[in-house]
Amino acid sequence: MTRLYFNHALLASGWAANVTLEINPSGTIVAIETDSDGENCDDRAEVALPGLPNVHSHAFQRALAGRAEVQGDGTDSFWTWRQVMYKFLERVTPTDLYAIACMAYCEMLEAGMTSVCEFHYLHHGPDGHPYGDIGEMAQAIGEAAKTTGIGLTFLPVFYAQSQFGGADPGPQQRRFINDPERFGKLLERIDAIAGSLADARVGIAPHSLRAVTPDSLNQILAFKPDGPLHIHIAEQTKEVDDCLAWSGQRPVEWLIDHVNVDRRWCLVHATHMSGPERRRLAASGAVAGLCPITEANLGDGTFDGVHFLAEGGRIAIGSDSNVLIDAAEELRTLEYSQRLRDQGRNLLSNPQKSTGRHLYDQVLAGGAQASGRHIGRLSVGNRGDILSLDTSHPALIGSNLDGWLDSWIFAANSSAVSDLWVGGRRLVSAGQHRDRQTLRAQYSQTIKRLSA
Ligand code: NGQ
Ligand code: ZN
Repeated sequence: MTRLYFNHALLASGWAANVTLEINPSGTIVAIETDSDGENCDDRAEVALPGLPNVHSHAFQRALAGRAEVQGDGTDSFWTWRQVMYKFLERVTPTDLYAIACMAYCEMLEAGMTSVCEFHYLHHGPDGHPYGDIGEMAQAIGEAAKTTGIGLTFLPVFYAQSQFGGADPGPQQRRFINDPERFGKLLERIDAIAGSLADARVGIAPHSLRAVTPDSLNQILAFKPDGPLHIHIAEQTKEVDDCLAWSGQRPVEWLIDHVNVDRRWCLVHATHMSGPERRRLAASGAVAGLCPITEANLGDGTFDGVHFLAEGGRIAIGSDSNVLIDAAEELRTLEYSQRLRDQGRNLLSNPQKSTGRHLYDQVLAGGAQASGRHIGRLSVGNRGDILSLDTSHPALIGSNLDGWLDSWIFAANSSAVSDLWVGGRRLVSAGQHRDRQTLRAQYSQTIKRLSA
């Protein structure tokens, strides 16, 4: 057993003082003692918050971060960025993927994200043929999770078409492509890879409505009837227009009408919804997986969080393109997008409640649900996934309890995250992952090779 002691801990019931968490060797919290004396504890820190689940990542895109910010012919958009990204991924090998994912996961952990849902679609070799082991790229993701210690929900992506109506995929998409049958084989392999990790979960991700047909969508959903089920949806207005032209319906409307969208689902982005779509998604119990930094970077649009939360909608946070990995900045960007649009303040909150606390509560609950793992709260039976803030950080001095969350989210960044444990194992100390030097050296080699 590992015993961790904290002066203050945000438990499921709220803030408590002098808390000892007892965590078993497999990483699960088995006892929580409040008003404890902290004797016989193995490790201690000032504050314990539940670690933040990251519900949407394409790890390999971290290596492109900051390298797609030069104007082209003046008509740059999400779609021109996608061309740059496609060009980049042609060269990524399994070894590169491992090194890039290790760096990305290291940064997530240092930012306070204790788990990640990896939306994995780079399956095959550059010529589109599967590797000798169909799960070779997936293995790199699994190994990166093992090396860094991050909690993993593995989301093998099904990708078969390039556009609504079943258009054939283009040559740049060949590394992603499977038919349902081969996807089933890949899934078996990924189940085995995940089985060798501590507490990993495997779900399924149809890439987008563009990438599937109604038939293939139903076929693959049957492979994991319990989920988690994630899909990119309604991120760009072009996608909404194309879906309308194809089906007469908007994407979220189409999905809700054609499959059983419920708690198992995470709709990634869902940026462009009509009022009725938004209310139906809120009522469905599914999670909207928001990726505020990437959505801003790619010029997607603004999610209507004010109405969605008022309607009981569930939200979670993803780092998506990993252009910048910072949990606090994701939440800040989300709240600020609403303030800029509505010319108001403290919008994703409740009367008299700290906005930082309210946002954090929402994305913990939504994040745990979308991850399909026992995470998101410090309670018995859940994983010992914990982050501690540096209360002596200039932004946090003079704050207390919920105020620490406001100061971290609105007045600091990852630099306020001091320590972090996953499954009771300490991975980050004084803001640094235990293997940061090695992982950075390995990453540097890969970037040099990829940019040669
Ligand atoms: C992706 N990323 O799969 O990496 C997508 C772009 C697409 C984001 N949507 C490609 N942020 O949607 O076709
Ligand atoms: Zn994505």
